[in-house]
Amino acid sequence: ALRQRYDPNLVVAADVRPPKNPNLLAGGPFELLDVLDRSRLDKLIRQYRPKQIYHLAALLSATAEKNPLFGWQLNMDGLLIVLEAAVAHGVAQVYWPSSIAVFGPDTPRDHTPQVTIMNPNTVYGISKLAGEQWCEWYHRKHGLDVRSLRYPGLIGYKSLPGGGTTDYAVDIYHKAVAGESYECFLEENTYLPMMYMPDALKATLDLMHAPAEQIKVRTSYNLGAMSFSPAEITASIQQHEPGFEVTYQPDGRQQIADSWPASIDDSKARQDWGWQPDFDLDKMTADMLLHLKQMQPA
Ligand code: AKB
Repeated sequence: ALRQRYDPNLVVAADVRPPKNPNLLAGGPFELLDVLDRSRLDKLIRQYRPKQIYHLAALLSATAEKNPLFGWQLNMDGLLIVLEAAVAHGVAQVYWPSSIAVFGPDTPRDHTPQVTIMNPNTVYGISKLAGEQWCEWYHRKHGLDVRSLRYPGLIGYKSLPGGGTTDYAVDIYHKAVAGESYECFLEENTYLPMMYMPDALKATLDLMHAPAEQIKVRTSYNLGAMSFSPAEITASIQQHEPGFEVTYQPDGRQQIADSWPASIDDSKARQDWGWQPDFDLDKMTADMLLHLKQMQPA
C-alpha cells in the first residue's frame, strides 16, 4: 500500500527472513532485519533516512501464549527499540499496531468503549496494553509523533494465518475455495470484531496522514468495521459455495476469544480523523472468494 502511494524505491520493506511474497522483493528495496537488533536498525536508518517507520513485527495471541517469554521480548523490546531509534535519529513518525487484545474478561463486551476497564489476560494483550502506554509516554516526553490503532481480527487474501485467535476467519476462506470442509477452533456463536484488509490499510494510512492536531488519542484508537460469529461467516460463504461444510472443535483459543470484545465502539476514530469502513461481511466474502479463486493454480 505504501509503495502504491509513494515512490516505491523510497519504501524499504524489512523482515527477519526473506519474504515469501515476491512483490516485497521486486517492488522496491528489501532488507533483512531482526527488530531486536538495535545496531542493524541504526545502520539501516542511517542508510535510508526514513521519515516514517511502520513497526508491525510481533507474536500474535495464540503463538505468544505458547511462547510467553519470547512473545513478551519481541513485542515489548521490539517496540522500545524502534521508539528509541526513532527519537535518536529524528524519524518524524512511527506507526505501531495495537489490538482488541488489550481488553480482557472484565471489559464490557458489546460496543467496547475507547476508555474502559482493560485487564487483558493474554501475554499478547498485556504486551499491547503496555506498548500503548509506552507510545503515549514517548509522545509526551519526547514529542515523538507515534500513532496507533487497535486492530480487530484482520482478514486478507495475500497472507496466510499467522498465529492469531481471529485467524479462523482467514483459514475458512482458503478451505472453501479448495473445496474442502473446515474444522473451526472456536464455537459457532463466538462473536469477534473483524475487518477486511483494504479497510485496515485505509485506516492506517488515513491515521498516519491526518494532521497532528486531529490525533487526540496517543495510546491507540479503537477501530471497528464488522462483528460476526463462525456461524455467520459460514452462512456468508455458503451463499457462494452452498456445499461448504464447517464442524466445530473449540480449543484453547476459545478462552482467548471469550476474553475479548464482541464489537467495538470506534466513535473516537470517526470523530477525530473521519474513520469510515467500506466492507461488511458479505462484501468481504465476495471479494475474498473472487481473489482466492483467481490465485488458485490452473
Ligand atoms: C490475534 O488474533 O491475535 C490478532 C489480533 C486480534 O490482534 N489477529
